[in-house]
Amino acid sequence: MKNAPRVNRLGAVLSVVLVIAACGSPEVDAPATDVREPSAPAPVEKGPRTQPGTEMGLYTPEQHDSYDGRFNIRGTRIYQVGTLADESPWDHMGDDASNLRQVGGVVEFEVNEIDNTGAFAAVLELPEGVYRIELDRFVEFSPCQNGGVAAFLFEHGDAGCGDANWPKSLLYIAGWGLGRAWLDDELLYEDYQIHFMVTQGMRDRETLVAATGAGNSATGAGAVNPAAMQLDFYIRSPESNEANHPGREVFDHFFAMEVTWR
Ligand SMILES: [Cu+2]
Repeated sequence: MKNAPRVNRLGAVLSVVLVIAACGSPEVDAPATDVREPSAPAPVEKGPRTQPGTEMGLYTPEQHDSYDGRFNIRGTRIYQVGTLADESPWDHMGDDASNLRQVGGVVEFEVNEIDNTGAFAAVLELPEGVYRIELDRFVEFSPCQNGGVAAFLFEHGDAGCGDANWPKSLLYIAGWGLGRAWLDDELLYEDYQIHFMVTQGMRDRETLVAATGAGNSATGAGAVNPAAMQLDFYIRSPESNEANHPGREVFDHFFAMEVTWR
């Protein structure tokens, strides 16, 4: 009987401790030696939506109930890499920005990424005349292209999707297919391959220099600037010519430094 008040006090102290323990988050309270702490990250396989070394997960477009798949985008402040009549061998990647020229005009596309449908066209005012590119149909040349129109995927660099002519980037939206180009209404190309992509910033805002390819950056994937965005597009011949860079007979390459989502 003499001990009863002491037992009650102990009970009160214990309940306070229990309440504190119940409210505290396990992460905060876990001691530094907790076995859960130093577990090595699970190895991540390379895929269109997974890359080793990434530190951020995000919901895919398909996980959002309100995703409508519709991208309506316009690019301006357009540059051409090289010209239409360069003599082989030429460099139409233009990473060092030494052979770029700003051209007038606009590039626009409105696609449905879910259905792989829509339209892509560029009308450009070149010194040679009005140059027009139109995509006739979307084509999936590789499974990572997801039917020909794909959103929120990793491409280029060492991504395992696309080539290493560009740095690895998160592509917000991209399309692949076949189409035509005209110069002043004269048909130049037919059934040529077209690719367009809205990427993270690949070129310096001022100098337009691009850091592309493996071995050219800390990660070996080429460097992008996630604070910027650009719209790259090309039309290229099926015929190859390894003297050129990229190794095609024709590779008419443009990029827009201003991108508007509508
Ligand atoms: Cu691409």
